[in-house]
Order: sequence, then C-alpha cells, then structure tokens
Amino acid sequence: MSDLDILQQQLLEQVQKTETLADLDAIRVSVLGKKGIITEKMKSLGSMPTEERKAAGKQFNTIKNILAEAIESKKEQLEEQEINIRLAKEAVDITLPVRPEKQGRIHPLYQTYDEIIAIFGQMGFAVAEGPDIEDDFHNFTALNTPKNHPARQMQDTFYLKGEENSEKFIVRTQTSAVQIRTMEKQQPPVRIIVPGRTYRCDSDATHSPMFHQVEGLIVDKETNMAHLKGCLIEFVKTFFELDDVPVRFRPSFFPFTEPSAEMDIGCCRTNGELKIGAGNDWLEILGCGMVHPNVLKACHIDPDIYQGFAFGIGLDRLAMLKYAIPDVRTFFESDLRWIKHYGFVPLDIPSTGSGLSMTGGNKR
Ligand code: 2U9
Repeated sequence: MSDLDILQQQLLEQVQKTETLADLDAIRVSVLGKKGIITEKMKSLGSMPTEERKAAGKQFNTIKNILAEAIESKKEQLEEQEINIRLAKEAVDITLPVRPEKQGRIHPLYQTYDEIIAIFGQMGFAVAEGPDIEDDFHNFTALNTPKNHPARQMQDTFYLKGEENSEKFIVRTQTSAVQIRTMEKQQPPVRIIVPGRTYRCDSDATHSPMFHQVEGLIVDKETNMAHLKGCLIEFVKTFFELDDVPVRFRPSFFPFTEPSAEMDIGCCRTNGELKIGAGNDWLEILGCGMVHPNVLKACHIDPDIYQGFAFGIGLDRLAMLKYAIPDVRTFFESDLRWIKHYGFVPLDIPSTGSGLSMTGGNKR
C-alpha cells in the first residue's frame, strides 16, 4: 500500500466516523479547503519533474474525487438523520388552543368608495383612473379654468418643485383631468366615473390636504339636464338607503360646467344629531352641471353634436355623513382603535374568540 493509499484510507475512515454536520464540514475544510491536505498536495505538483507530475496529478485527482464524494454522501446521511431526530422530537400538540386570528378592517373611506362604484356600475358607468401628478393643461386649461383663476394660486394648489420644458407640475386638485384624458383618447359616447385622491392646501376638522373624490361624466348626443337629475337622485336614494328623498338643485358656478348646480338633500338636525332623508333642513351633497362647450372643444369633441353632464362628489365628506365620523383628520391617523370602531369586517368569518370578529364597529 502506498503512502497515498494509506492517507486516503485514513481520511475516509474519519469521514465515516463523523457524527455531526459541523464536524463533517471541519473535515472537508481540512482536506479539500484552500489549505487542505489534498489541496496542498495539488500545489506541490508544480515543483515535480514532468514525468512524475503526470502520474501524481492523476492520483491526487482520484483521491480528491473519492473524498469529495464520500463527504457529500455522508452529508446527505447526516442531514436525513437530523431531520428524523427533529421529527421524532417535535410532535404537534393538537390539544393546544388555536391562536386568535387577527382580522383587518376595511377603511370606511374605501367602503364608501366601493359602494359608490357599485351604484354607478349598475347604471352602466365604467371606472377610469389617471395619475395623481398632473400638468396645467389637464387640470386647469382644458377644464375652462382661466389663467387668473384663484384655484391656480399657490395657496390653493400644491405645485411640485422644478419644471420640465418650462412647464410646472401639480398634484391634481380634482379628478377631472382623468375625464379630459379619457375624452382625448375616446370619442363619445363616454360614461365614466373617476374615483381618486385629490389635493388642495387646506386642513381643518372637515378638510384634509389630501382628500378623495368621485367624479362622473356622460357625453352623448341627447344627454340632458333631466338625465343628470334622474341619475343623481337615484344615486342618493341608493347610497343613503332611502325609498324617497327630498332634493333640490341650487344654481352654482364651476368653470367646467354650464349651467352648474349644487344638489342638496332633505335632512333634519335635532340636538346635534343629523337625520338624512326628511325634515326642514337641507344638506349639500355634490356639485354638478352640463359640460361646458369649451371643455368638449379642448378634447376635440364637437359641442354642436355632443353634450353631456358631469358631477363631483367629495368622498370623505360623504363617508363622514353616512358613518357619523366627526373629524376627517382621523381618517389618516392609522389609529387601530379607530379602525376597529369605524372599519368594516371584510368577510363574515365565524368567531375565533379573539374579540375581533363581528363585535363592535360597523357590520354590514
Ligand atoms: C369634465 C367636465 C366637468 C366635475 C364637477 C363638481 C361639479 C363639484 C366638488 C364636489 C366636492 C369638488 O370634492 S369637492 O370639493 N365638485 O362640485 N365637479 S361638476 O365636472 C367636470 C369634470 C370633468 C371633463
């Protein structure tokens, strides 16, 4: 037996006797690592005479492969052994009580969002969306808003820093820019609602600098004010779950609609409590009007052939009204107690005893 055969024998025995993966890895390093026995032998080849080098190289390679294979198969064996030991030790105790399941809530704002989309969806409106960052043309100019209009001023609109090709960008003050983008791409008939985030420099108990709107638009050949009224009356009845509701349309002004109106619904306020649907008082719900011919022209739609109506609903305010939430700023405070109280349970999951299922808060 040559010295090399003896070395191979000894190393193989060491591998076989190893009992842990850590020990095995230590052997691998001491044999095949950068400074391992076999690696050192390979390095010595350089200083051998050519004849000897050929034969020795072959032998070193063979022993290297044999040892590498032995280490690998021992590794598999030890890994399996370890798994079997763990399986035997870690039995599952099926008598343990289940962990309480934490269930999220739907934010009242997004509950309102979904309800409004569903109501207009039933009336055949498609949902359109667009970017939060807008240019002056889509947010103001195409909407017939003159250059000197107060809405364009810094104290009302958030302007982004810097400009591109001497054009300034803003975060949209209304979702109407999406209707403009839709009409730029699509000739009538158009029947869309546009829900989304909007931004204005305003902050108090009823105004948040970021707020939400749902705007709607119908453009067709025959669309008229009676359609507008019918559509919006149907909407408020369904939204507030009322069989009948007194409504009135007050004349108003928006640059993008002519004529323009604000829609109020009947209500009564007694002892600080608001009851919607009847009474001697009025509550403003939304703004609306017939699309201004200049807006249609800006989108290359002929106002002598087409006309339409549009409306804008402040989503945050509607959610506050329907679900009796007094302060809009609480919407975005991410307070878990708040969302547990005002939030909606997404699915009727049977109680897990966590206290988070169908108790408290809003259940629909
Ligand atoms: C196009 C043409 C017309 C959208 C409209 C209103 C009236 C309106 C407010 C409601 C509460 C904004 O969030 S709020 O403060 N909106 O009163 N919005 S008409 O009119 C359009 C939109 C797009 C192309």
